[in-house]
Amino acid sequence: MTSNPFEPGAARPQAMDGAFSFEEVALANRNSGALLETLGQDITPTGTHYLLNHFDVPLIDEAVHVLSFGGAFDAPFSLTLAELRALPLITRPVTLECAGNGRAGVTPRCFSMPWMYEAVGTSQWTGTLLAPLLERAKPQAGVQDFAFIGADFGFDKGQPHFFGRSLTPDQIAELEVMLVWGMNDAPLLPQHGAPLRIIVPGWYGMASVKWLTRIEALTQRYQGFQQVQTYRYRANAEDPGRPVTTMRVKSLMKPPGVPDWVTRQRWMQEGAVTIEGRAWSGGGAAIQSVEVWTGEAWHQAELTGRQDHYAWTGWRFDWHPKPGVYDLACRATDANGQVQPLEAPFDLAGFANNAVHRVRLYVVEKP
Ligand SMILES: Nc1nc2c(c(=O)[nH]1)N[C@H]1C(S)=C(S)[C@@H](COP(=O)(O)O)O[C@H]1N2
Ligand SMILES: [Mo]
Repeated sequence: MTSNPFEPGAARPQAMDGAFSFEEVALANRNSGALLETLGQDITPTGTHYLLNHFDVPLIDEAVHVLSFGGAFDAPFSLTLAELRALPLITRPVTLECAGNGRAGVTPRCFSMPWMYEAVGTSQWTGTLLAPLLERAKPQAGVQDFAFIGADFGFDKGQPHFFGRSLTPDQIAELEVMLVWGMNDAPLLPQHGAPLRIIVPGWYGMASVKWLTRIEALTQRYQGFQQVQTYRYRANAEDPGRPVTTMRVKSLMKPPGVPDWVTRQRWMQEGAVTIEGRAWSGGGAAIQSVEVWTGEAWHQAELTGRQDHYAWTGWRFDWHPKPGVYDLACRATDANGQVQPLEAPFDLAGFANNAVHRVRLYVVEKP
Protein backbone atom coordinates (compact mmCIF):
# COMPACT_ATOMS: atom_id res chain seq x y z
CA MET A 1 0.00 0.00 0.00
CA THR A 2 1.34 3.47 -0.81
CA SER A 3 1.33 5.68 2.27
CA ASN A 4 -1.06 8.22 0.72
CA PRO A 5 -4.45 6.69 -0.16
CA PHE A 6 -5.36 9.75 -2.26
CA GLU A 7 -2.48 9.27 -4.74
CA PRO A 8 -3.36 7.78 -8.14
CA GLY A 9 -2.30 4.14 -8.10
CA ALA A 10 -2.81 3.80 -4.37
CA ALA A 11 -3.39 0.11 -3.72
CA ARG A 12 -5.34 -1.67 -1.05
CA PRO A 13 -3.51 -3.67 1.63
CA GLN A 14 -2.49 -7.20 0.60
CA ALA A 15 -5.07 -9.95 0.33
CA MET A 16 -4.76 -12.20 3.34
CA ASP A 17 -6.20 -15.01 5.32
CA GLY A 18 -6.84 -15.67 8.98
CA ALA A 19 -7.16 -12.83 11.49
CA PHE A 20 -9.06 -9.67 10.48
CA SER A 21 -7.20 -6.40 10.37
CA PHE A 22 -8.10 -3.28 12.32
CA GLU A 23 -9.37 -1.62 9.11
CA GLU A 24 -11.62 -4.57 8.22
CA VAL A 25 -13.16 -4.50 11.69
CA ALA A 26 -13.74 -0.73 11.31
CA LEU A 27 -15.53 -1.36 7.99
CA ALA A 28 -17.61 -4.10 9.62
CA ASN A 29 -18.69 -1.69 12.37
CA ARG A 30 -20.04 0.75 9.77
CA ASN A 31 -21.65 -1.82 7.50
CA SER A 32 -23.87 -3.96 9.69
CA GLY A 33 -25.28 -7.28 8.52
CA ALA A 34 -28.71 -8.88 8.90
CA LEU A 35 -29.47 -10.81 12.08
CA LEU A 36 -29.69 -14.43 10.96
CA GLU A 37 -32.56 -15.01 13.43
CA THR A 38 -34.77 -12.89 11.12
CA LEU A 39 -34.46 -15.54 8.36
CA GLY A 40 -37.76 -17.08 9.44
CA GLN A 41 -39.56 -14.04 7.96
CA ASP A 42 -40.40 -12.97 4.41
CA ILE A 43 -39.68 -9.31 5.14
CA THR A 44 -36.50 -8.30 6.94
CA PRO A 45 -37.39 -5.91 9.79
CA THR A 46 -36.22 -2.48 8.60
CA GLY A 47 -33.57 -1.80 11.21
CA THR A 48 -31.93 -5.17 10.57
CA HIS A 49 -31.55 -4.87 6.78
CA TYR A 50 -27.83 -5.04 5.97
CA LEU A 51 -25.92 -1.88 5.03
CA LEU A 52 -23.16 -1.34 2.53
CA ASN A 53 -22.03 2.27 2.31
CA HIS A 54 -18.71 2.91 0.57
CA PHE A 55 -18.23 6.50 1.68
CA ASP A 56 -20.01 8.75 4.23
CA VAL A 57 -23.81 8.70 4.29
CA PRO A 58 -25.00 12.01 2.79
CA LEU A 59 -27.81 13.60 4.81
CA ILE A 60 -30.08 15.11 2.19
CA ASP A 61 -33.07 17.43 2.73
CA GLU A 62 -35.81 15.84 0.66
CA ALA A 63 -37.73 19.13 0.45
CA VAL A 64 -35.03 20.59 -1.82
CA HIS A 65 -33.74 17.40 -3.48
CA VAL A 66 -34.18 17.10 -7.25
CA LEU A 67 -33.51 14.21 -9.58
CA SER A 68 -32.17 15.50 -12.88
CA PHE A 69 -32.08 13.75 -16.25
CA GLY A 70 -29.17 14.99 -18.37
CA GLY A 71 -26.79 14.18 -21.22
CA ALA A 72 -28.06 12.67 -24.49
CA PHE A 73 -31.79 13.17 -23.89
CA ASP A 74 -33.92 15.28 -26.27
CA ALA A 75 -36.37 16.26 -23.51
CA PRO A 76 -34.36 16.35 -20.26
CA PHE A 77 -36.19 17.40 -17.08
CA SER A 78 -35.91 17.39 -13.30
CA LEU A 79 -38.28 16.06 -10.65
CA THR A 80 -38.78 16.90 -7.00
CA LEU A 81 -39.81 14.24 -4.50
CA ALA A 82 -43.32 15.72 -4.47
CA GLU A 83 -43.53 15.31 -8.25
CA LEU A 84 -42.21 11.75 -8.06
CA ARG A 85 -44.81 10.81 -5.44
CA ALA A 86 -47.60 11.87 -7.83
CA LEU A 87 -46.51 9.22 -10.40
CA PRO A 88 -48.06 5.71 -10.60
CA LEU A 89 -47.05 3.87 -7.41
CA ILE A 90 -45.60 0.41 -7.15
CA THR A 91 -44.72 -1.57 -4.00
CA ARG A 92 -42.73 -4.75 -4.39
CA PRO A 93 -40.74 -7.07 -2.10
CA VAL A 94 -37.25 -7.43 -3.54
CA THR A 95 -34.33 -9.43 -2.12
CA LEU A 96 -31.00 -7.57 -2.16
CA GLU A 97 -27.67 -9.24 -1.55
CA CYS A 98 -24.26 -7.60 -1.51
CA ALA A 99 -21.87 -9.02 -4.14
CA GLY A 100 -19.25 -9.21 -1.37
CA ASN A 101 -21.41 -11.43 0.82
CA GLY A 102 -19.34 -14.46 1.87
CA ARG A 103 -16.00 -12.74 1.17
CA ALA A 104 -14.58 -13.64 4.60
CA GLY A 105 -14.84 -17.31 3.58
CA VAL A 106 -12.64 -16.87 0.47
CA THR A 107 -8.92 -17.75 0.71
CA PRO A 108 -6.90 -15.64 0.28
CA ARG A 109 -9.45 -12.96 0.96
CA CYS A 110 -9.56 -9.55 -0.67
CA PHE A 111 -9.08 -6.54 1.61
CA SER A 112 -12.62 -5.14 1.70
CA MET A 113 -15.79 -5.46 3.74
CA PRO A 114 -15.38 -8.92 5.40
CA TRP A 115 -18.92 -10.28 5.17
CA MET A 116 -19.61 -13.79 6.39
CA TYR A 117 -23.24 -14.75 5.55
CA GLU A 118 -25.33 -11.76 6.57
CA ALA A 119 -25.35 -9.24 3.70
CA VAL A 120 -28.82 -10.06 2.39
CA GLY A 121 -32.37 -8.94 3.11
CA THR A 122 -35.82 -8.45 1.63
CA SER A 123 -37.81 -5.23 1.90
CA GLN A 124 -41.06 -3.90 0.51
CA TRP A 125 -39.82 -1.07 -1.70
CA THR A 126 -42.26 1.69 -2.69
CA GLY A 127 -41.75 4.03 -5.61
CA THR A 128 -42.38 4.16 -9.34
CA LEU A 129 -41.00 2.37 -12.39
CA LEU A 130 -37.99 4.02 -14.00
CA ALA A 131 -38.48 3.03 -17.66
CA PRO A 132 -41.45 5.39 -18.40
CA LEU A 133 -39.42 8.35 -17.08
CA LEU A 134 -36.46 7.51 -19.31
CA GLU A 135 -38.85 7.37 -22.26
CA ARG A 136 -40.35 10.71 -21.32
CA ALA A 137 -36.84 12.27 -21.40
CA LYS A 138 -36.46 10.95 -24.99
CA PRO A 139 -33.04 9.29 -25.19
CA GLN A 140 -31.25 10.20 -28.44
CA ALA A 141 -30.64 7.54 -31.10
CA GLY A 142 -27.03 6.71 -30.17
CA VAL A 143 -27.55 6.20 -26.43
CA GLN A 144 -25.58 3.19 -25.15
CA ASP A 145 -25.79 3.57 -21.39
CA PHE A 146 -27.75 5.26 -18.63
CA ALA A 147 -25.56 6.27 -15.67
CA PHE A 148 -27.04 6.57 -12.18
CA ILE A 149 -25.06 8.91 -9.96
CA GLY A 150 -25.31 9.10 -6.17
CA ALA A 151 -24.56 12.05 -3.91
CA ASP A 152 -21.80 10.24 -1.97
CA PHE A 153 -18.22 11.08 -2.89
CA GLY A 154 -14.92 9.49 -1.86
CA PHE A 155 -11.79 7.67 -2.96
CA ASP A 156 -10.97 4.10 -3.90
CA LYS A 157 -7.56 2.97 -5.18
CA GLY A 158 -6.60 6.65 -5.12
CA GLN A 159 -9.42 7.67 -7.45
CA PRO A 160 -11.99 10.27 -6.41
CA HIS A 161 -15.55 9.67 -7.60
CA PHE A 162 -19.24 9.89 -6.84
CA PHE A 163 -20.68 6.38 -6.45
CA GLY A 164 -22.23 5.62 -9.84
CA ARG A 165 -23.39 2.64 -11.86
CA SER A 166 -24.95 2.22 -15.30
CA LEU A 167 -27.38 0.01 -17.21
CA THR A 168 -27.75 -0.35 -20.99
CA PRO A 169 -31.07 0.36 -22.78
CA ASP A 170 -31.53 -3.43 -23.20
CA GLN A 171 -31.03 -4.00 -19.47
CA ILE A 172 -33.53 -1.23 -18.67
CA ALA A 173 -36.07 -2.92 -20.98
CA GLU A 174 -35.59 -6.26 -19.19
CA LEU A 175 -35.13 -5.43 -15.51
CA GLU A 176 -38.17 -3.57 -14.06
CA VAL A 177 -35.89 -1.07 -12.32
CA MET A 178 -37.68 0.97 -9.63
CA LEU A 179 -37.05 4.49 -8.32
CA VAL A 180 -37.92 4.20 -4.62
CA TRP A 181 -38.49 6.47 -1.63
CA GLY A 182 -40.29 4.06 0.73
CA MET A 183 -39.11 0.94 2.57
CA ASN A 184 -41.55 -1.31 4.47
CA ASP A 185 -44.33 1.34 4.51
CA ALA A 186 -42.05 4.03 5.96
CA PRO A 187 -39.83 6.69 4.39
CA LEU A 188 -36.47 5.39 3.19
CA LEU A 189 -33.83 5.83 5.93
CA PRO A 190 -30.70 7.93 5.28
CA GLN A 191 -28.40 4.89 5.41
CA HIS A 192 -30.51 3.10 2.77
CA GLY A 193 -30.37 6.01 0.31
CA ALA A 194 -32.93 8.64 1.35
CA PRO A 195 -34.58 10.44 -0.17
CA LEU A 196 -34.30 8.43 -3.43
CA ARG A 197 -32.55 5.30 -4.70
CA ILE A 198 -32.95 2.77 -7.45
CA ILE A 199 -33.66 -0.93 -6.98
CA VAL A 200 -32.41 -3.27 -9.68
CA PRO A 201 -34.31 -6.51 -8.94
CA GLY A 202 -32.47 -9.80 -9.35
CA TRP A 203 -28.99 -8.25 -9.41
CA TYR A 204 -26.40 -7.98 -6.68
CA GLY A 205 -26.84 -4.84 -4.57
CA MET A 206 -24.13 -2.63 -6.11
CA ALA A 207 -26.48 -1.82 -9.02
CA SER A 208 -29.11 -0.32 -6.68
CA VAL A 209 -27.62 3.19 -6.43
CA LYS A 210 -28.56 5.15 -3.29
CA TRP A 211 -28.91 8.96 -2.84
CA LEU A 212 -29.72 9.20 -6.54
CA THR A 213 -29.20 12.73 -7.87
CA ARG A 214 -28.67 12.41 -11.59
CA ILE A 215 -29.44 10.11 -14.51
CA GLU A 216 -27.21 10.69 -17.49
CA ALA A 217 -27.80 9.31 -21.00
CA LEU A 218 -24.46 8.48 -22.63
CA THR A 219 -23.51 7.83 -26.26
CA GLN A 220 -20.59 5.64 -25.07
CA ARG A 221 -20.43 3.10 -22.26
CA TYR A 222 -20.15 4.60 -18.76
CA GLN A 223 -16.59 4.44 -17.38
CA GLY A 224 -17.25 5.20 -13.69
CA PHE A 225 -15.00 3.55 -11.11
CA GLN A 226 -17.74 1.36 -9.60
CA GLN A 227 -18.77 0.20 -13.08
CA VAL A 228 -15.45 -0.70 -14.72
CA GLN A 229 -12.77 -0.95 -12.01
CA THR A 230 -14.56 -3.21 -9.59
CA TYR A 231 -17.53 -5.59 -9.55
CA ARG A 232 -15.85 -7.87 -12.10
CA TYR A 233 -15.25 -11.58 -11.63
CA ARG A 234 -11.48 -12.10 -11.89
CA ALA A 235 -9.51 -15.30 -11.35
CA ASN A 236 -6.18 -13.45 -10.94
CA ALA A 237 -4.63 -9.98 -11.21
CA GLU A 238 -4.08 -10.24 -15.01
CA ASP A 239 -7.65 -11.35 -15.73
CA PRO A 240 -9.72 -8.48 -17.28
CA GLY A 241 -12.77 -10.24 -15.85
CA ARG A 242 -16.49 -10.30 -16.51
CA PRO A 243 -19.03 -7.92 -14.92
CA VAL A 244 -20.89 -9.02 -11.79
CA THR A 245 -24.64 -8.89 -12.54
CA THR A 246 -27.38 -11.25 -11.26
CA MET A 247 -27.27 -13.01 -7.88
CA ARG A 248 -26.16 -16.64 -7.69
CA VAL A 249 -28.43 -19.29 -6.16
CA LYS A 250 -28.07 -19.35 -2.38
CA SER A 251 -29.81 -20.30 0.86
CA LEU A 252 -29.33 -19.45 4.51
CA MET A 253 -30.79 -21.01 7.65
CA LYS A 254 -32.00 -19.41 10.83
CA PRO A 255 -29.48 -20.99 13.21
CA PRO A 256 -31.36 -23.47 15.46
CA GLY A 257 -31.00 -23.64 19.24
CA VAL A 258 -29.51 -20.88 21.38
CA PRO A 259 -26.05 -19.30 21.12
CA ASP A 260 -23.07 -18.99 23.38
CA TRP A 261 -22.53 -15.21 23.67
CA VAL A 262 -19.03 -14.86 22.27
CA THR A 263 -18.44 -17.93 20.09
CA ARG A 264 -22.02 -17.96 18.71
CA GLN A 265 -21.92 -21.78 18.83
CA ARG A 266 -25.43 -23.27 19.05
CA TRP A 267 -26.91 -25.50 21.75
CA MET A 268 -30.25 -27.29 22.23
CA GLN A 269 -31.78 -30.13 24.24
CA GLU A 270 -32.78 -33.26 22.30
CA GLY A 271 -36.29 -33.15 20.84
CA ALA A 272 -38.16 -31.88 17.83
CA VAL A 273 -36.82 -28.84 16.00
CA THR A 274 -37.74 -27.09 12.75
CA ILE A 275 -34.81 -25.87 10.67
CA GLU A 276 -36.01 -22.97 8.53
CA GLY A 277 -34.59 -20.28 6.32
CA ARG A 278 -34.72 -18.47 3.01
CA ALA A 279 -33.38 -19.23 -0.49
CA TRP A 280 -33.05 -17.02 -3.57
CA SER A 281 -31.43 -16.74 -6.96
CA GLY A 282 -30.80 -14.02 -9.55
CA GLY A 283 -32.84 -12.64 -12.41
CA GLY A 284 -36.15 -13.71 -10.86
CA ALA A 285 -35.30 -17.45 -11.19
CA ALA A 286 -37.51 -19.53 -8.89
CA ILE A 287 -36.10 -21.84 -6.22
CA GLN A 288 -36.79 -25.45 -7.11
CA SER A 289 -35.51 -27.21 -4.00
CA VAL A 290 -33.68 -26.72 -0.73
CA GLU A 291 -31.87 -29.57 1.02
CA VAL A 292 -30.64 -29.76 4.60
CA TRP A 293 -27.52 -31.72 5.58
CA THR A 294 -27.74 -33.23 9.06
CA GLY A 295 -24.39 -35.03 9.04
CA GLU A 296 -25.25 -38.22 7.17
CA ALA A 297 -27.56 -37.25 4.30
CA TRP A 298 -29.22 -34.39 2.43
CA HIS A 299 -32.92 -34.13 3.30
CA GLN A 300 -35.53 -32.32 1.17
CA ALA A 301 -36.93 -29.24 2.89
CA GLU A 302 -40.49 -28.08 2.29
CA LEU A 303 -40.76 -24.82 0.30
CA THR A 304 -43.21 -22.36 1.86
CA GLY A 305 -43.38 -20.01 -1.14
CA ARG A 306 -42.33 -16.53 -2.17
CA GLN A 307 -44.21 -13.24 -2.15
CA ASP A 308 -42.90 -12.00 -5.48
CA HIS A 309 -40.85 -12.93 -8.51
CA TYR A 310 -37.88 -11.03 -7.08
CA ALA A 311 -38.26 -12.04 -3.43
CA TRP A 312 -36.70 -15.01 -1.65
CA THR A 313 -38.49 -18.31 -0.95
CA GLY A 314 -39.18 -19.68 2.54
CA TRP A 315 -38.29 -23.29 3.44
CA ARG A 316 -38.51 -25.59 6.50
CA PHE A 317 -37.41 -29.03 7.60
CA ASP A 318 -38.74 -30.88 10.69
CA TRP A 319 -36.04 -32.83 12.48
CA HIS A 320 -35.64 -34.84 15.69
CA PRO A 321 -31.95 -35.09 16.54
CA LYS A 322 -30.46 -37.40 19.15
CA PRO A 323 -27.70 -36.03 21.40
CA GLY A 324 -24.52 -35.31 19.43
CA VAL A 325 -22.58 -32.68 17.53
CA TYR A 326 -24.03 -31.81 14.12
CA ASP A 327 -22.49 -29.82 11.29
CA LEU A 328 -25.65 -28.66 9.56
CA ALA A 329 -25.73 -27.16 6.07
CA CYS A 330 -28.36 -26.06 3.57
CA ARG A 331 -28.20 -25.79 -0.19
CA ALA A 332 -30.62 -24.53 -2.83
CA THR A 333 -31.22 -25.39 -6.49
CA ASP A 334 -32.93 -22.93 -8.83
CA ALA A 335 -35.22 -23.41 -11.82
CA ASN A 336 -32.23 -23.09 -14.17
CA GLY A 337 -30.68 -26.15 -12.51
CA GLN A 338 -28.00 -24.11 -10.73
CA VAL A 339 -27.00 -25.77 -7.44
CA GLN A 340 -25.37 -24.03 -4.52
CA PRO A 341 -21.81 -25.43 -4.33
CA LEU A 342 -19.97 -26.80 -1.29
CA GLU A 343 -17.18 -24.42 -2.23
CA ALA A 344 -17.54 -21.49 -4.65
CA PRO A 345 -15.08 -20.85 -7.51
CA PHE A 346 -12.27 -18.54 -6.36
CA ASP A 347 -12.75 -14.85 -7.08
CA LEU A 348 -10.00 -12.31 -6.51
CA ALA A 349 -12.33 -9.78 -4.83
CA GLY A 350 -14.33 -12.46 -3.02
CA PHE A 351 -17.48 -11.71 -5.04
CA ALA A 352 -20.56 -13.94 -5.11
CA ASN A 353 -19.40 -16.63 -2.67
CA ASN A 354 -22.56 -18.74 -2.60
CA ALA A 355 -21.08 -21.76 -0.81
CA VAL A 356 -23.50 -23.65 1.44
CA HIS A 357 -24.31 -22.15 4.84
CA ARG A 358 -22.84 -24.26 7.66
CA VAL A 359 -23.88 -24.17 11.31
CA ARG A 360 -22.50 -26.38 14.10
CA LEU A 361 -25.14 -27.48 16.63
CA TYR A 362 -24.58 -29.23 19.98
CA VAL A 363 -27.56 -31.37 21.01
CA VAL A 364 -27.52 -32.54 24.64
CA GLU A 365 -29.65 -35.05 26.60
CA LYS A 366 -32.70 -33.89 28.52
CA PRO A 367 -31.74 -33.75 32.22
N1 LIG B 1 -24.69 5.78 -3.73
C1 LIG B 1 -24.39 4.55 -3.32
N2 LIG B 1 -25.21 3.54 -3.66
C2 LIG B 1 -24.94 2.29 -3.26
C3 LIG B 1 -23.81 1.98 -2.47
C4 LIG B 1 -22.97 3.06 -2.09
O1 LIG B 1 -21.97 2.91 -1.37
N3 LIG B 1 -23.30 4.33 -2.54
N4 LIG B 1 -23.54 0.68 -2.13
C5 LIG B 1 -24.12 -0.34 -3.03
C6 LIG B 1 -23.94 -1.69 -2.55
S1 LIG B 1 -22.43 -2.39 -2.80
C7 LIG B 1 -24.98 -2.41 -2.01
S2 LIG B 1 -24.77 -4.04 -1.60
C8 LIG B 1 -26.29 -1.79 -1.75
C9 LIG B 1 -26.65 -1.90 -0.28
O2 LIG B 1 -27.89 -1.31 -0.02
P1 LIG B 1 -28.38 -1.20 1.52
O3 LIG B 1 -27.25 -0.57 2.29
O4 LIG B 1 -29.61 -0.39 1.48
O5 LIG B 1 -28.62 -2.61 1.98
O6 LIG B 1 -26.31 -0.41 -2.11
C10 LIG B 1 -25.60 -0.08 -3.28
N5 LIG B 1 -25.82 1.31 -3.61
MO1 LIG C 1 -22.52 -4.55 -2.11
